[in-house]
This record gives sequence, C-alpha cells and structure tokens, in this order.
Amino acid sequence: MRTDTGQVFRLEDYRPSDYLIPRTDLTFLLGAHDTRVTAKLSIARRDGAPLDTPLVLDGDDLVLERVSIDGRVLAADEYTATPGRLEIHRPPTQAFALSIETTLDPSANTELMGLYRSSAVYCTQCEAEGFRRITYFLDRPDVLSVYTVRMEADAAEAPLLLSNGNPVEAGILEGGRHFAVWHDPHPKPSYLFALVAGDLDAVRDSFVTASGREVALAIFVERGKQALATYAMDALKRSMRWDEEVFGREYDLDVFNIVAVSDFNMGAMENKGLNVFNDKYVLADDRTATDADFANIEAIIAHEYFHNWTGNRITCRDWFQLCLKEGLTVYRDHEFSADMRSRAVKRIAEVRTLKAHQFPEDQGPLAHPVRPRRYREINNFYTATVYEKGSEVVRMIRTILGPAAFRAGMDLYFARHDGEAVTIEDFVKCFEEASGRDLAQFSLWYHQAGTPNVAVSWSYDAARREAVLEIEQSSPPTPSESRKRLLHIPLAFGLVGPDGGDLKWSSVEGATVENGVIHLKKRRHVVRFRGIAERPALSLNRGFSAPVTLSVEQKPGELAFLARHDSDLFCRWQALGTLFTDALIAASRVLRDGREAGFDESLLALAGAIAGDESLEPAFRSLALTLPGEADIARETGNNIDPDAIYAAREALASAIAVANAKSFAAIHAALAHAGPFSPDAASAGRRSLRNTMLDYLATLPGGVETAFDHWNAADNMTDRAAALSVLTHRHGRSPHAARALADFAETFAGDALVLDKWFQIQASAPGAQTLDAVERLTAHPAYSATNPNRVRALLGTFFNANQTGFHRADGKGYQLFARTVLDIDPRNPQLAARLATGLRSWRSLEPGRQAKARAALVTISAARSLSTDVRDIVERTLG
Ligand code: 0A1
Ligand code: ZN
Repeated sequence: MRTDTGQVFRLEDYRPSDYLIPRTDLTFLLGAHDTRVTAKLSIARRDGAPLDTPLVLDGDDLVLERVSIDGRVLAADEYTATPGRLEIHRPPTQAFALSIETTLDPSANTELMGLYRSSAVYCTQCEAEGFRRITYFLDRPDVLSVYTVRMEADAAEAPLLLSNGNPVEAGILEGGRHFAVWHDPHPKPSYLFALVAGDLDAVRDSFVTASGREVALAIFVERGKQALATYAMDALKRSMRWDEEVFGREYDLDVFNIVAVSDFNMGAMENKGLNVFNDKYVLADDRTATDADFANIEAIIAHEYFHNWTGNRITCRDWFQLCLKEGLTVYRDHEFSADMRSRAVKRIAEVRTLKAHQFPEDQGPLAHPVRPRRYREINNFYTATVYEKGSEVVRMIRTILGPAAFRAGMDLYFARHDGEAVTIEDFVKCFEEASGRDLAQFSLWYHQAGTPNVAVSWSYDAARREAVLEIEQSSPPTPSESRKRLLHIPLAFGLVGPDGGDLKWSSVEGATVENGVIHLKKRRHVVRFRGIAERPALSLNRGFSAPVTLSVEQKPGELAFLARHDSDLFCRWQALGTLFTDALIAASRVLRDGREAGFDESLLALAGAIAGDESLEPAFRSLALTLPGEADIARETGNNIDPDAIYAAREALASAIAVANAKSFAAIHAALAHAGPFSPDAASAGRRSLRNTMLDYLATLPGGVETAFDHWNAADNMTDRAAALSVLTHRHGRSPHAARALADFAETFAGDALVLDKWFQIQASAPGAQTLDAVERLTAHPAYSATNPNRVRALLGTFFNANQTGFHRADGKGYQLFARTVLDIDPRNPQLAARLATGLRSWRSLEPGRQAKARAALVTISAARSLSTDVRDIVERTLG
C-alpha cells in the first residue's frame, strides 16, 4: 500500500512531458508469483524541451532488476531507482532505446491495480495509475505510444494470451510454455494497456463494420459459463451498429475481445481492443439475473465499447479532464439505452440515479466540479459528479444547440482531435464553432460544484391573458467555493392546457425562449407569456433538462393534474413524486411528534388511477408507483434527519395506498402473472416490474405474507424470485416464510457467487436495528469473502449505503462497524476501502445524536496510524 505523501495535484501545474515514448515493446514472462517484465521504450525529447532535464519515470511498488540504454547496462551512478521512481540522470540528447527489467508477484497484488491474478487468470487494470505498478513509465494520459506485447506463459495454466490490438504471432516454447505477440497500431496512453492470460471459455461472433471491415468478436468467461455471455454479445453487436448509425463511429481493429473476471474494483475497463469486465456485468440468464442486471449489462457493454472513440481515439490530456471521456461516454450509453428501451422510462431511471448518488455528493463535503481543479488521489474522482453530472452537461449542450448542431460539434471533435489527448476547453470549442454560439457562461457547469436551485413562482391573469413566471437561480456554497457565478440553465417547459395539450402564446418577454426551453442566464428572470387563452398548469424542467433542484409554488391540485395529463412523462413522474415526497415529509414530522399520520384520499386515489392506466406502459406505472426511497426523503427533508421517522412515514403511506387500492392492485398483480418463455426485452421487464411493485404494496395488507410467498413459489425467473425474497425479508422478516425462502435461495444457488450477492444484498438492506447483527454474522458465511470487491459491496456496501434504519441505528453501532470495515480493508485494497468510506458523506444532515456518533467513527478512521492516500483523502474531506 502506498502511504499518503500529502501531495496535492493541481490543474494549473500541468506541463507537457519533456520526453515522449513513441514505441513501447513489452515482454512478460508470466509466473503466478514471479513475473518478469522487460520494457523496451523508444525515448525522444519533445521539440523545445530543455536538453539537460533528467528522465524521470513513474513507478509504484516496483522491483528494478536492470536498466540499459541502447544496449549498455547502466552503472549505479547513472540512475536512481526507488519502488516509486526511476531517474536517469543524464539521458542521451538524441532519441534512444531504454530497456527496463522489473519483477513482480501477481498473486500478492490484492489492490487489483497493475498486473494481478483473479481465480488463476492473469489480468491487468491500469487506469488511472496502475501501469506504473508493471514497469517504470511516463504514466500519464498525454504520453501516447504504439505498443507491441509479447507474453510467455505455461501453456496448461494459460492457454489463452491476450493483449491490445491485433494478434501477430503465437507459438510453442520449451518446457511446456508458449508465447503470443500482439500489436496495437493505435497510439495510446498507458492507462489503456491490458493483458489477460488464463484458461477461459469463449463466446465468439463477428461483426462487419459499415465500411466492410470484418471484426472477430469474443467474450471470454470462466470455463463452462459461455451460455451466460450470449446476452452481452448481443448487446455488443447492437452497440457497434448504434455507434455507426448515431455518431458515425466505426470500429478500427480486426478483433474486439472482452474478458470477464471475478475480482475487479469497478464495473469494467475500456482497454483498447481488450475490455476487462467485472463478471457481474457480463454473465446473465433468466435463472440467475434480474431485469436490472440485463439492463446494466447492456449499458456497460455499450459504455466500454463507446470509449473506443470517446476516451481511446481521443483521450484526456490529464486526469483533471476525466469527464471529457466519462461524462461524454455516459451520455452516449444513456442515449443507446434510450434507443434500445423506452426513452421516458430510461430518463426517469437516470434521474433517480443522479439524485440518489450525485445530488448528495454535490450537496455534501465531497462536492467537486465536474472538472476538478485539485486532487490528492485520482482514484477518488471516479465519481457520480464526473460521470453522471458530466453526462448531464453534455445533454444540456445538445438541448441548447439542438440535434443538428450538436452532431456537427461531435463530428468536428472527432475530426479535429482524433489521436490526441485534449481538454474540456477543446471539446466545448468544437460546439461553439459548429453552432456559432458562445458557450462561455454555459461552461461554468464544468467548473463550478454544487446543485443549483431554481425557484419559481407564477401567476395567471385571465383578464390580460398573461402567465408570468418569476424564476430565480442560486447556487449554494460548496467546499472551497463560497461564491458562485450565474449559470446558463436550459429549462424545458410547457404551459399545459385543460385537455393536456400545450397552450400557445403570442409573445414572450423576459428571457430567451426557443424550442420549448427557457434560457436562464441571469439571477432573476420575470418571463411574461402573452395571449394565453386559459389558465395553464406549469410543467417545468421537462425531461430533466437541467440537473437542478427545482422548487415551484404549486398547489396539490395542479401537481395531480400534471401527474395525469402532462404530455411529458418525466414531468408526470416528477409531479407524482413531489406529491408523495411532500406527504411523506409531513407524515414523518407528525410521527416524530408521536402522533398518527394520515394521508389525503385524493393522493391514494391518484396512485390507484396511475397504476391502472393501461394507456401508460407498465414500466412507467411501476416507476411512478415506487415511493421515494428513505434516502430521497431524507435529502428533501434537509437537516436534523431521523431515519426511523422517515421509515415509519414511508411504511404508513405504502399501506394507506395498498388499503385504498387493494382490489385493483391484486387484479393488476394477477393479470400480469407470467406465462410463456422468458424474454429480457424492455416491455417484458416492464410488466414484471409493475407486477413486483404491486406485490410490494399487497404485502403490507393482511395476508400479505402469503401473497408474497405464493409469488415466491410461482417465480420462474430471477427478477420475480429476488423481488419476492426482498418483499418477504423486508416486510415480513420475522415470518417463517422469509426464513424458508432465504434458506431455499441459499441452497439453490450455493456455489454461484454472483447470485448469492443478491442474497447478501437483500439481507443487508432489511430495515431495522437488528440487521446489524445479521450483517456481522453474514461476514462469517462461507460464501462471503472480505477480499472480493463484489462480495464486500453486496453485503457491507449495501448496508452502509442502502439501509437507513439499520446502518443509522441510534446507538451508533452501525458507524462502528463502518470504521472497523474501512480499516480492515484499507491495507489490502485502498480503492475499495475509500469507496466504502464515502458512505458517511451526508453525516452532517443527521440529527445531533447520530451526527456525533458518525463523526466519532470518521475520527477513529482518520486517527489510524497508517492509512492509504485513498481513504485519508475521503475521510479528511468528509470531516471538513
Ligand atoms: N474507465 C472505466 C472505469 C474504471 C476506472 C478505474 C478503474 O480502476 C480500478 C477501473 C475502471 C469506465 O468508465 O468504465
Ligand atoms: Zn467510462
């Protein structure tokens, strides 16, 4: 583990490298405990670089065996080597060949960065700074090199030898060993290097690109699991076609390989021509995967593939520009999924994710701009802000420019910067040039942290036939940015008439309004719409056109009308969500005062009407009927949060809705009972989703446990099975039915680690103080492993992030487990530990008792003698 140096990296300190590495030849002699790496680097001086600068290469935990220049082994006084750095004091002034030999132990690499072994498969993870754990290098994204890689390994242990680019040569060696050589003609930064060696099965297919290049496709999985990779293969081919059709981007090598590994810190990695995946995002069939798993696989396969152009062909100049590839690629995968599925449903799901992950980040101590200006540990910046808000910023560019100019801007970006390492400024400039618009004010979205607030009050004057909107923007202060500048906020809207259609106006003043979008650029706009024949309902931030917190003075009647009649489905969902949230916040206050909560009949009836509206797609009805989560309610509540009161309020509303609609919900549940073969398509998934949402309500009624147990017994796919198990465990955790279902599940799927993750997850998210003991007991379960990131996230990650009443139990024991866990994992896997450590980022919003206990846990971690940079950075920023 690298210990913290306290060093802070700053955007303004960027300097181009004095040295370049046009070619990199790597040889790996692979051994489980002893791997030898020879790197032959062609080194050239950058034009204009001073002649007397030493060559300083990055390393991390390296053992240097030998270093030579142009074939001559260097004497000890010609260089300095430490595990973290190699300096050649006086390199030749002309281009030269530097050869470096290092040795490493892949089996001992528990950080899962650099070269490591996962279930006897050698694999690599180099983003962001893992390549320096393989050899000394200029390990920065603006140093692009053409790689040739030779691997030698035991032929029985590793019959498969893969690297980036195209295969060149392979053959047998003495002593049961063999070799393969791969060459990648596209210059790339070191973070995109990859190697995989092992004994794996494959699903193979091929793809012919628009210009007729035939590409051999393969997805490699653990032996015997090929059948589980067919959905991923299908998603890959659809992604390749879509990128040609929608962005004009073709694939550029003869092969495209994907490897699924079972120990991986993140979702997947876009290494050129050789994507490495967390097996969770490859393996699926109806027996083992839920509809959500299928949707995630489709999205992540697409995401990594799309990186081939947005990230690989055009990469980042430095790590401050991470959103250049991530925000843009998330935007692209969102659009892909929207085209493959229901656009409205996908948009609602995106906004739910954004609000659940990015909003709390942006509103707490870890807030940072989409393009940060400083970091201590770059691994901690693979955040919801960089990814999800980064995608929202690209979406806003499209909203402002319109589809044609947006596409022209993207085309210009690809044409102008192909093969380069660039910045956000370069990216934005392409859109300015393609559209002729000035995006200077808009660009602040990249540079300013925090979720902006947009407050709207409005009135309608029937005599003057005028609707007047007073709109004000403000951005709350965030760490190290106390004063905020005004943003350009594109607010899509509609003035909805009594029949649900949008009303027209004869003139408007007070802001630029075009194509259904009000462009907010000042602190306050008074926007006057003239010639409005009837009193409208106000539909705002349609399609979530801007990632802001919106507060509108709106009566429940107007919201209820919008929930039924707005032509924008997102706003229908939003209107109903606002009604639910308001009711839940009021109820939690009443309950906290020891009184009983009651709900407006009309809200309960509205829920019933939407559930039963067959003109709406089932997936939408399911999302609309899903009550805001406890964390969502907490976020809207603001400060002084009492998770128990929020939980009680949510339960009370759920049963009130169920009681009011018992018959119709039971009918919907029955009517949607599954028949025929399983299909993972969006429409079928939507029907399952609505049926399972109905079950969740029905389970609150008398006899609910039997209903859920029948559903469990009848389930013939994992979506229904997992839904029933979670309803039983969460709503009837003490029933014999729940115990029985949990035991059956564990027995049926014994040995299938990915499926058992769902079992861990469901138990870890069971509400109530008693879950803590269950979670601690489960850490001793034979299927659990404290070294596998998926297991840790399923059990402890779920408990810390998705269990408001369990983790935040009033006695603070949840926080003590949190501190113990972070400290236990940190020495083995700092990245994983740091991610878990973000689980207390909203501690300041808790009520005073819990707040003090949460703080104590954070202080315990920060007081530990040896902490990784990763964890120290998170914990110190969280404490503030
Ligand atoms: N670039 C990847 C994310 C990623 C980042 C760091 C990693 O290191 C463990 C792994 C993956 C993506 O956006 O998919
Ligand atoms: Zn990515």
